[in-house]
Amino acid sequence: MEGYSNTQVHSLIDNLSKHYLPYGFEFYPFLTSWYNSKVTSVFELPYNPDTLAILAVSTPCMFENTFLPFLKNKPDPSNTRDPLDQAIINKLQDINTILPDELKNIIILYDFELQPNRAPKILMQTAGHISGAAYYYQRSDVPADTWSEGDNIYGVSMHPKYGGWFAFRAVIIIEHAIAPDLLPREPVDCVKASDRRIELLNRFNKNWKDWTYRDMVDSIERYSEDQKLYFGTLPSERGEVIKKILVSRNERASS
Ligand code: B12
Repeated sequence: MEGYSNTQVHSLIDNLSKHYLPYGFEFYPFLTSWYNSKVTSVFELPYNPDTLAILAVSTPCMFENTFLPFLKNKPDPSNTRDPLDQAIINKLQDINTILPDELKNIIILYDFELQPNRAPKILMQTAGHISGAAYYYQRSDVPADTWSEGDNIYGVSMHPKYGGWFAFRAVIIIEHAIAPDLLPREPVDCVKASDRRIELLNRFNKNWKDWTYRDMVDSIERYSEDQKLYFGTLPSERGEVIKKILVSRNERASS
């Protein structure tokens, strides 16, 4: 086990960010105890409470700078995993090459992974909140009588720079890094007023397909039209969309 100071953790994050920012990824450190103190036991992470974990978030340009180049290099056709998930795995696996030797023992938990009991391995929105990446707005953050008791209202996270135009991708557990002195960072509360929070939760739950919940916080960058077309298409039909996007980008590049 290596003891890591607050400064050492932040210099590790700076190194990761320098490498990955152009590919559309950001990183936020936290301790497993911070996460475990919020979730019920089925979601708890079974590590020393002071274990360093790092949340990876994708920004809008991940689609153009990681996903499309990955597709051009022709992914393994025998791999049945979703191509976007393959591209993310392919890119984040390189983290091992950036970490110092004594920290190379890492476990990556992806947003799409399930435990044997079918519960998600990691709750990304909770990780986003406790690491300071994006405030997680839940039903409990607005007056209790806003919806009827039986209504299922899912929570939504908002990023201070990208609004809703981002995704949570993975949590990297650095099993050999213990960082008891890491200082927590509060997430930015970018939807303060109760009526705005209610509007945000309504849009996310009832109208998420119109994309508007993502604009309830100003964003410095949004998904491109190609990216919106891709995510707005059923997974079974995305292969055709990708062919069209790659062809039209090739034509634009050669004209
Ligand atoms: C299953 C799932 C769904 C399911 C169910 C949704 C749900 N929230 O349960 C369905 C299919 C409906 C769904 C739909 C969508 N989803 Co979805 N989904 C997930 C997934 C895989 C797991 C969520 C889950 O099961 N949560 C379990 C419940 C119990 O967790 P919870 O409600 O947060 O409860 C915990 C917290 O309250 C915590 N807690 C308790 N007290 C406190 C206090 C504080 C302060 C904190 C921080 C936490 C905390 O403890 C509880 C657990 O014990 C996540 C990815 C992931 N691995 O996290 C994406 C995810 C939530 N989905 C996402 C999105 C974008 C969508 C869609 C818009 C479709 C899409 N992909 O574009 C729609 C929108 C919702 C809708 N209107 O249908 C994003 C949300 C991003 C964001 N900005 O918040 C996520 C994070 C995926 C990602 N990779 O970014 N989804």
